Amino acid sequence: MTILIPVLGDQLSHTLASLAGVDRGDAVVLLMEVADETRYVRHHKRKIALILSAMRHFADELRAAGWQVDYIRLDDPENSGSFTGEVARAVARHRPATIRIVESGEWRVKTMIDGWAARFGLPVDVLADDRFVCGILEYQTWAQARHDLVMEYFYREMRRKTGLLMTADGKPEGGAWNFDKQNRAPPKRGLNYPEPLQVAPDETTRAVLALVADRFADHFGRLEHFALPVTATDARAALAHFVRTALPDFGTYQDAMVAGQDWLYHSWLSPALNLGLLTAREVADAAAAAYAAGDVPLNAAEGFIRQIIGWREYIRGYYWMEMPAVADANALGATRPLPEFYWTGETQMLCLAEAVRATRDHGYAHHIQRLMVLGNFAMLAGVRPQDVADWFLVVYADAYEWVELPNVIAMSQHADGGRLATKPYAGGGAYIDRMSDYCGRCRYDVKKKTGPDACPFNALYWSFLDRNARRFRGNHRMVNMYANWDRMTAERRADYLASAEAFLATLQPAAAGWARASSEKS
Ligand code: FAD
Ligand code: DLZ
Ligand code: SF4
Repeated sequence: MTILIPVLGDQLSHTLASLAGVDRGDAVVLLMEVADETRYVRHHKRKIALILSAMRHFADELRAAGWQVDYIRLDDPENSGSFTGEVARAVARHRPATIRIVESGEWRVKTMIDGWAARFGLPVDVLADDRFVCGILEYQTWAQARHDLVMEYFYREMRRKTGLLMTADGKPEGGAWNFDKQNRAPPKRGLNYPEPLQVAPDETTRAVLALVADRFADHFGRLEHFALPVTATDARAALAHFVRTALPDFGTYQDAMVAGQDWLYHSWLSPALNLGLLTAREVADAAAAAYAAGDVPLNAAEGFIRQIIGWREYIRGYYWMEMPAVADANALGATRPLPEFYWTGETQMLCLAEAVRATRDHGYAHHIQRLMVLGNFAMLAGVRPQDVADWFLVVYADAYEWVELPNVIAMSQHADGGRLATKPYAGGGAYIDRMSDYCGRCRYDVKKKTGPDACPFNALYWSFLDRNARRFRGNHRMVNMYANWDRMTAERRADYLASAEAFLATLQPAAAGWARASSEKS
């Protein structure tokens, strides 16, 4: 009575629901390196290397724990290239009585799994992914009971559910749910920024790096200095290192940006978390324990835990509630193709050049670079949201559609019409200047409002508000911005619009084929 247990590339957890309570003698675990997954978008080289190395390590660990593992390598000459093709071959090899799998992280993969029972004539048990704190149905029940999806209220539910940072009498630790007033300071001179833990590649990782360098040479990004955790043991060491070296200042400088400093006090744990090498609960527990031990202040522990059991879970629930329609959403009717500099980094706008450089070098840019530099620019410039989403899915080592798509389409591009965020995350140069040290070194002048030397964010910001006035004028959180726009003389407004147009006319569109092979749908 063999059970076939396919484990997908982002399900690398020993606590995975499909492995629990199974007699190891009766089961075959199937891990599949397949061309379709490596190429459905042209992922950053580092992301492919990370996933394949982590999959190979996980397979070794399962074997050592007594599991029978069927591991399909990318260079296996019989490899069919797809999940369904490999499950078909495994069914023929092992003749299982049943297939058992944890729900996938992507709609695209879910539709494949949904077809397996009919195709193979076998029962397929699809189990809930209990590595998340909030189940998909649980989120939908929460959302259906509300007019609007305010993350803060969802987060409070998750605090109550987990008991994290809660007192014995059910109150939030420190008397408040949120300490953001103490957070989000601009960077100061003289701060020391810790590096994330560097994990030296072992033989398995080195073999994968060679394979990726050979097969994916034309994909975006650099492979050099690969030092990401690829096992749960490495990832736990990286978590402990973060808690010790960076968490104490995480909250205070959460929104800061500094040229040449790619991590500041961020954790860079998202790749390990999203692969399953760490669970959300163990990461949040580590932060809570550090607070309880007096090692980190409450504003840092709370701010970090909010990202993990608040934002991350909220985004995932939103994805499954809004798919598949949200993937095509374009509420602001944006049609511009993605500018080429997102791939080449060749722009004189220093904030953008820095964000693209970090992205190319590490498959990483921190949240505020993603939201208020890369995302903000694309939205202000009116770039088609699906082009933006493809770029984000390709370039980040932590990018899987369940987490990337809502962050791009809904949070950063406002393309869902405000279902997730009541106000667009739009900002001009002054915001970036306040939160970074970029502007002093930039070829553009952030204080200039219009003309060829003015920071392009300034004119683009007003032209965005003008273009979308019908939608946003009535938004109570945007009243002041429109009041400022209305107070300007007609001449001043025309100057802004002309400046924005002149700048936009200089943008080179990206050539086809960077994100998806040109024959595929974009
Ligand atoms: P930290 O700043 O140390 O935060 C800790 C953890 O909180 C992260 O590791 C992550 O797991 C979680 N987190 C924080 N914010 C979010 C959020 N908005 N959504 C989900 N989780 C969050 N995150 C991804 O994991 N994959 C993506 O593909 C992704 N794409 C994004 C695209 C855009 C446009 C934006 C604005 C954000 C995106 N994020 C994505 C969220 C966030 O930027 C990254 O999780 C974070 O930068 C990862 O770096 P870190 O581990 O150093 O995070
Ligand atoms: C992103 C990715 C890549 C590059 N390669 C593989 C792979 O070879 N095998 C695999 O199981 N998963 C891979 N993934 C992750 C999947 O594309 C997908 O994101 C997850 O399975 C979530 O559904
Ligand atoms: Fe970016 Fe404008 Fe500052 Fe230059 S001046 S770094 S373009 S915000």
